[in-house]
Amino acid sequence: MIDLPFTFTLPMPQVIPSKVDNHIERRLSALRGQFLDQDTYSKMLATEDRLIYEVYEIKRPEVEGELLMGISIVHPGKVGKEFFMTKGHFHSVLETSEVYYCLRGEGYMVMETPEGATSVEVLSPGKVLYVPPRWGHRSVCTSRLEDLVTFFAYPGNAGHDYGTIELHGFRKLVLEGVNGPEIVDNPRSQ
Ligand code: PAN
Ligand code: ZN
Repeated sequence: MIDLPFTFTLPMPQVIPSKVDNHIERRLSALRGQFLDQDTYSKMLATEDRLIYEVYEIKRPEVEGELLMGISIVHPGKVGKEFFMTKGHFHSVLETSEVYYCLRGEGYMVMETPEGATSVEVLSPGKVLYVPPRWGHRSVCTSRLEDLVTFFAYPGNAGHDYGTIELHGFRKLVLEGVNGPEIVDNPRSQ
């Protein structure tokens, strides 16, 4: 049986898709070892396992030829000086790409390749970001009060490799500086 075309909407301001098959919540405990200020991380976690980000997925078969779509919502906040962020990952099939479209909020996409190239792109409403094959990616919310909301689409066969980032972190971090967000080298991944 052939699949039928379908539509859905992303109603503002919440931007939760009108068709949702899966809702993922990731809390502070899921980001163990990722924030630079580990003392502050432990203290925050002892008080409350805060909700850091959510993903609303539109399910499709996880095979080549399909596109997996959804909405990612990173909430505002910091651990020490480091802004709330996603775990981040490489695609298991490294030669797969991804498109992000920013709908709300301000932030960055932190990216790197296994060979050590790095790139950090600003995300703001209306901006489309193309993440080429091989680039690991993590979104970071730098808004003080607003969520960072992005729509994404990536190949059905991409898969997710979280382990590499869990072990080494990203080479670049986004920290609060005196004049706003600053991109700095991660002392633990050099
Ligand atoms: C996105 C991400 C989403 C959550 O769908 O999965 O923003 O980030 P983590 O997967 O790093 O927790 C994507 O890039 N998919 O490939
Ligand atoms: Zn991805």
